[in-house]
Amino acid sequence: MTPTIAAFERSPDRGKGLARDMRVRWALEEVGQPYEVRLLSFSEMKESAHPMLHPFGQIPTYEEGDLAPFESGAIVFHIAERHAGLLPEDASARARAITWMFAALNTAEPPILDRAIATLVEHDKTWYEERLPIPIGSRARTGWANCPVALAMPTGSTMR
Ligand SMILES: N[C@@H](CCC(=O)N[C@@H](CS)C(=O)NCC(=O)O)C(=O)O
Repeated sequence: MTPTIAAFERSPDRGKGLARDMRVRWALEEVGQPYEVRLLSFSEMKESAHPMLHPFGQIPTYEEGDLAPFESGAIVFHIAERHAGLLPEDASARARAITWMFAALNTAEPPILDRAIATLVEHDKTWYEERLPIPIGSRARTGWANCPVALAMPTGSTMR
């Protein structure tokens, strides 16, 4: 069955994948799964049938028969479990890949998004400069310094 994903018709690229539907499209493209796209207006996301698919009235969504996961991470995980090629077969390597998936969504994205929104929306506030470095900037400079090393490490090794 061909899955259908939902995207926002007024995103900066007019629904072609620059919003969080990019993650889902990327996963589907990687595994060679064709898909259809339903473009939604902002009011359709909030007021029509869409909130039945996504409780927060957001995109992306994914529909495949009776199945309708929402949240880009959950959708990508679903695609990765259904198709070969995105997650390793080996149990330890698979657990490590899943760990990084959670890290991307739960640790990496929030401060990046927070900084982007602050820059876009709060740049004219008197407290803008003061807010940026603490905690977002300092966290980005120190806490993430080991990320490239950790990503490159083989499964089972530990950082010193
Ligand atoms: N954690 C969600 C975030 C979804 C999200 O924020 N989607 C944005 C577009 S990228 C959206 O629908 N924004 C409209 C709104 O929140 O009203 C995910 O990863 O799927």
